[in-house]
Amino acid sequence: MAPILLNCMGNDHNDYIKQLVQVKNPNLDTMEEDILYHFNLGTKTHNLPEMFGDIKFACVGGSANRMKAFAQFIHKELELPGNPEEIIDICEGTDRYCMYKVGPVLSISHGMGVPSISIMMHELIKLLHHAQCRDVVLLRLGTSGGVGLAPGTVVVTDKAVDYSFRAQFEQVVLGKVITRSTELDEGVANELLQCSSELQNFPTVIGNTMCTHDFYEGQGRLDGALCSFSHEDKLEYLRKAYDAGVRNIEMESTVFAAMCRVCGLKAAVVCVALLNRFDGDQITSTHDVLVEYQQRPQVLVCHFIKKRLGLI
Ligand code: R2B
Ligand code: URA
Repeated sequence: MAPILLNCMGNDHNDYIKQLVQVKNPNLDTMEEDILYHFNLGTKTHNLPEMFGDIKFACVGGSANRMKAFAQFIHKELELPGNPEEIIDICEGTDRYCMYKVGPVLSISHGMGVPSISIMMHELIKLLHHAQCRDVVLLRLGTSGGVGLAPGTVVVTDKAVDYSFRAQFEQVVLGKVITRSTELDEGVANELLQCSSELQNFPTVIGNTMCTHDFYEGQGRLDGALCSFSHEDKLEYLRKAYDAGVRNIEMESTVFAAMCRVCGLKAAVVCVALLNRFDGDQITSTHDVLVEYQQRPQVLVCHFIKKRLGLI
């Protein structure tokens, strides 16, 4: 019966299936229940299609406060009913991540570093799958260290690269290293760049983003508790990174890009540079300046969302 049904429905049905969020794990089909432990959500305890089925933009970022502020900002910009100050954290039963839903936009925090975002991404992709979401774009909004860029510049990631400037992410699975590609969606990146040109005073570039497993030694900082290299060694590494097209450094982009790619999800990374790493390691800007910088990825992604929704 099933094949006949498929044939009757033809291409429309195939397109519908293609747009659904794919998970790449056959075990999930045989599970009676899936508990998304770190979100405090589950397929038996929550009606995920009803709660999340209309999601079109899943926006993720490191800090819980910033992702709450982003949700409130989007709420105001989309002119949704209700008081933005009263939005509820869907994951309030757990303090691992926070999650807010405003219309078709999900805003979720992921903490710092690859292990933290990777756990969140497993559960987010399963959530979008269980909820039968279609045509979802994932966006990471973050902060970073600029490489040869003025502080405040926004970087839309071309390729997320590792410490050797390779567009790949290595994951240890059953004691063996699995390598996955970290290429992001070129079309979405170009759309974001176009959006930046429509905003006033909005310095934005497309460039490679290097993802590291540490903020200090891992990013060539001289000011950590440990340091085993010279100022000249640091500059040489940053110069090599710059020559390989790296324009900023952060700590989550490779696994984010790799997981989205395997699951066929369109994704982009938008990070503001808080400093120029050729000029120093410490983040010396005032609190107010940093707050304004951190709003820039939010303003850009909001413009992108409003354009996609046909609101501007
Ligand atoms: C950017 O900022 C954080 C470190 O300060 C980290 O999560 C990242 O990627
Ligand atoms: N986040 C990083 O990972 N590095 C920086 O230099 C600044 C923010």
